[in-house]
Amino acid sequence: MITDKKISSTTKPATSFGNVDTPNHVTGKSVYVDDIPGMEGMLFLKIFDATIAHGKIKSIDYTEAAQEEGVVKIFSYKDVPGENQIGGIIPDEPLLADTEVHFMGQPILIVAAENEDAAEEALKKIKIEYEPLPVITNPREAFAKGKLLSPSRKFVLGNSEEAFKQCKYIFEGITESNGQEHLYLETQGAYAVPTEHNSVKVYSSTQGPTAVQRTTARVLGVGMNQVEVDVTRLGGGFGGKEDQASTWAAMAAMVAWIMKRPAKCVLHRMEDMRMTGKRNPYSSDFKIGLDAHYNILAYEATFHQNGGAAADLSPAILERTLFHCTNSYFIPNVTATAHSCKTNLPPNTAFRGFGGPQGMFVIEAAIDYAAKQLGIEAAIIQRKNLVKDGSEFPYGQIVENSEAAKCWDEVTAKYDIKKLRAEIDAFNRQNKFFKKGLSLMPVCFGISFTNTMMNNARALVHVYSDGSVGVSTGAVEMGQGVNSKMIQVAARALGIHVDKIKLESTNTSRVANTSPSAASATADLNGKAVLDACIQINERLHAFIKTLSGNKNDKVEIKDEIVYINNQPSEYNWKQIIQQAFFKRINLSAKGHYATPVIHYDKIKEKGHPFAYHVYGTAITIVTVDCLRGTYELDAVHVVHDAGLSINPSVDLGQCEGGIVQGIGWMTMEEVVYNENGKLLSNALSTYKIPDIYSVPKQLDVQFLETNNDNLAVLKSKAVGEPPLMYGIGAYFAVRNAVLTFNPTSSITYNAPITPEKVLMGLYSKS
Ligand code: LUZ
Ligand code: MOS
Repeated sequence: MITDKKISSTTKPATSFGNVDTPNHVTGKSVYVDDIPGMEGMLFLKIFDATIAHGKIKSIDYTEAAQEEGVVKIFSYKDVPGENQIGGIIPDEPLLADTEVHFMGQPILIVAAENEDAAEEALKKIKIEYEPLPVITNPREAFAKGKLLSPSRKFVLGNSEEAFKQCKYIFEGITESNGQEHLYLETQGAYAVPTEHNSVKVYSSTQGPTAVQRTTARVLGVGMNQVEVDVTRLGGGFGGKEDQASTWAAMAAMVAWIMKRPAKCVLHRMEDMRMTGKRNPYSSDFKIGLDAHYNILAYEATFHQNGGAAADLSPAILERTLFHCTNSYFIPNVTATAHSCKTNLPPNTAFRGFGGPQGMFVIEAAIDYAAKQLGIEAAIIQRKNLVKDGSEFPYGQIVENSEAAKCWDEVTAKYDIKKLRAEIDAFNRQNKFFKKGLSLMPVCFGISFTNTMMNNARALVHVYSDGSVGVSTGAVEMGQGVNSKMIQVAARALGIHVDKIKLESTNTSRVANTSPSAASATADLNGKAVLDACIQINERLHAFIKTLSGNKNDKVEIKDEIVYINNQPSEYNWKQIIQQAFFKRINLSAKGHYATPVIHYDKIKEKGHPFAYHVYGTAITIVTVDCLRGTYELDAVHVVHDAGLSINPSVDLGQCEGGIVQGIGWMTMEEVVYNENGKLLSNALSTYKIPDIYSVPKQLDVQFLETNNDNLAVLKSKAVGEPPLMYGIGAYFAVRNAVLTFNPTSSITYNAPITPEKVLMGLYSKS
């Protein structure tokens, strides 16, 4: 196991390092897929997609379209050289529809043309006839009809049925949470170039280069070694490119491979919104039981996940919902059941939090509902039931190093929650048509892929003969700053300056069999692989330095590019040592490997220790609702977040701020709307509203809870990608509380997002 102890403790992390990409981002020099200069003969691809959500294809005629000037060839499922299959977990999704379509936007044909206009023109000349079949968009309806994407799952702790008999208070309810469009700034796309020996090189905007490689090889019917995938960076992923980048990559690769010409497939925004899946909506039932002292004794939840038309990652997302169904709380008796329901929507997929937020929303709604019925603040129930060291999660893992209460107590003390509440009460007494609401939102998120086998990574470190260093890992830079962290890890491990290190593109020929950059685990997994590689190089260099000093027992260390022998600076610096080692034919490269220790999970018993550790935090959210208009503003979000010992506070702060705003968007304003025919109505930025600079909280403070526990985080710097999103759930309850202050008899249900429309209805409804 790699421990921090092998790293020079005096080489401080470069905490002011920030993000290595920032200068290029802000000057427009950063390269995305569509910026790669096209080679001579490049073909442009356009996709002909289904215009109904479910039906048989009776006939399809593209002879006229194929004759359009500039069109080179039109490809159907019959042209797929290998398997017409892109399903990752379950093989249930064709690359191109064959005889049936299952969602509106499903790809049917690929038009390859000399230019984009010709391809667009050709699309208009394709004639298709369908025999419509019944369309299901609602997960409960799908469940009732037995349409499931994967077997249902159940987590059990204690005996909830028995425990309810001991409860003084029992409450039941229903919740709905909607989908969320990823809206990465860079749309989906890929650029493929045929290479020698019947191979292809693909530049893909993907979080999962290996997933793209595997899927492309399957579609082409070739070995994975014939497909090279290269990723410089993404203009955002958020989970939308964990699995769903493979489609366009496989299409571009297939055309390039068959036609022996470069081919590019980059979606326009409306194509992307229409053809790709989103965060899974959930429709859920809860039952919560408390004793006289507000201890939660029992909890039951049933989750109906809207998976869309193919499994994609939904079975794994379903599992993470169960893992997070009790959020930050210890509940001794839990029965949680989850169904992945098959509907005629684009296959829904990973989205920051990966089912965790959906599970947390339900327990928070249950607690909120119980509190309202009891006439107390939800915070009383929340604080009382936070997990402690030794608490058991429903999946059997025992809580260690719980920061749940610390984060809660610190944020409520720092921002003086009593005073905040008093101010809000005073404001609400003085204002008839403006009401403020407050909520507290604790978060406890498990770090590791829930599929244990995925928790591994590799890195390739080359020290060049001039002392400069190139690092390749399996990590994909998608704006989250992982490249900066990898550079910092290597700098710290080798004892050299960050500007000596370049982070290379993520490439399947340099680093193979990677897990996607996902699950908040990328910096941990790949960073530890970088550490492993650097330690190997250090060991060789140290042995070499001892041959120079002539004493095997010398203590050798490299700090700030100076060689220290027995704690004294020597005459050697990094560059000289590297040059001399090179002349002595010492291996200056290393491949590092890391596989998370300790974790395991038994899917039959639904028990184990799936997470390396948990990340905690608590948010206070304050909003003001305009009770005439139904609009609202976020006054403040105050957070204490468990960052461990952050190696890059500015990157981590950026992740927190972005995650919080994205979570608020999901919970309050972003409304994915499909009509009953399965047509996406919120299909552009004119109809789908995401947070902008005017709608973000006026105050957004994130305070890191600095802890120094031994954990499995890289250099103790805890994972930060997904956990902050769930603070945004607090905005839902803050708005809801304001509505109920204005109208205590409102019939407002637990139906997220709480859009201005729903707020207005809630303000003037009666139950
Ligand atoms: N992807 C995945 C994820 O395959 N497994 C996970 O557990 C996960 N968690 C969060 C985000 N993506
Ligand atoms: Mo993600 S939801 O970590 O791709």
